[in-house]
Amino acid sequence: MALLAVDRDRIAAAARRVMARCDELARVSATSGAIERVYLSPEHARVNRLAAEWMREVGMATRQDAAGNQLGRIDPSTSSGTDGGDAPALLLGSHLDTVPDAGRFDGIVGVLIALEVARLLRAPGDGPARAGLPFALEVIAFSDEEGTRFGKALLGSSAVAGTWDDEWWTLTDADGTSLREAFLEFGLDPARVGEAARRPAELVGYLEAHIEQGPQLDRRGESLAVVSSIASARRFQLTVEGEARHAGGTPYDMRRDALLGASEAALAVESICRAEHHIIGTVGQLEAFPGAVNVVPGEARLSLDLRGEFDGERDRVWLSIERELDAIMGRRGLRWRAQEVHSAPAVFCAPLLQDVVREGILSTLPGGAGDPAVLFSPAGHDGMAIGAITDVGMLFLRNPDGISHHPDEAVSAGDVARGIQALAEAVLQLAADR
Ligand code: HGY
Ligand code: MN
Ligand code: MN
Repeated sequence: MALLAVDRDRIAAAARRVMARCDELARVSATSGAIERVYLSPEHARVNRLAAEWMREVGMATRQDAAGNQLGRIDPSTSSGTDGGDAPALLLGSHLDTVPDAGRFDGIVGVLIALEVARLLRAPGDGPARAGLPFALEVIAFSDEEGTRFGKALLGSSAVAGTWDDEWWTLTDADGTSLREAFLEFGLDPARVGEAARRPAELVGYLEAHIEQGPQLDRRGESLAVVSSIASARRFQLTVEGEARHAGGTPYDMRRDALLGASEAALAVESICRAEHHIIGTVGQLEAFPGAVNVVPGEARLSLDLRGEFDGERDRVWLSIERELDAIMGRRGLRWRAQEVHSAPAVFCAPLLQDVVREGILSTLPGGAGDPAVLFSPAGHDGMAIGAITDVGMLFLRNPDGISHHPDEAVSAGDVARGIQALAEAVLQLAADR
């Protein structure tokens, strides 16, 4: 039975506000004519200020944590009269950082939907917001889910999960700036990153609304889905070494062309992964050195993004890829090596949170009846890190054509409205369950 008193006009207005703010945030970019917002950049600082302003507008107490995540909090209105300031919190949110040439909704729409749910569920009245819930409500805008700048993803949520690794401080961006230097330039103290960590006892759980970034809901003609689990991920930087030589004077039987070895490797990744279920490998970056038109490439560097529904399957496929690359490079007289730059385990969404998300979706269906889709997420999310300290649940919104990490990424205002209603209902169902 649905618990939210649905005011359709209010939810429609909230959805319009979300869409308008997605456009406003899209204008905060490092590159004109495209969306790019990376960790610890001036753009990151600007969207945190905007998010904090919108959180305060809802009456939330706001703070930026020691890893650059932006948070807002509504305490519960407790009958015992305590200030509720130490009440455990349900975290709602997503991320505000982007990939290069991004769409306007990946991450962003989840943060804004969370804000609208907080607005809907705060108790009426002025002054610091209170919520008639048995737990506090926190909205979190994670600062680095994509890993665009330093290659290691989930930096912001890893800090919150208390799984920060000091080895990351020496990671560098394309300009050679280290993560440590970027922290200091942003105004953060690397020595205090541990203060961002939350203890499991402080949290009730984490719920994230996100566009599907795939075509399933669009193909089904449905708006929303429950997420069953989030794919495990491993990312590698591969280096292939051959020998630079003259492009004209060097006969083929004398060549050790690193780019051709890397190209065969990329094709091998595709054919090995195509033969599997729920294992996805992608080479997104490929560079040849010295990179001159008239020089046989002596070195090539390529990325590998490898994901799977289960860690063990993913790791088995990585061994197959390693064996195939050994064979390819052996045939071509090349050497190769791999540096792992990111690894995150698969996270299974907590049954209780899957249930309340399902109740939320049902509340948006005619007569509250239906059979909401339950989808595995091959896309990564901050829940992969947060799963280390609390239960994770996710709600997917239809993403027409499934195109994402691309300017054509889309979501409809109608589906955003249904997402706001479903997430608000899920929170009330969770509260009722407690
Ligand atoms: O890569 C991913 O799956 C996510 O969008 N960061
Ligand atoms: Mn993304
Ligand atoms: Mn995302």
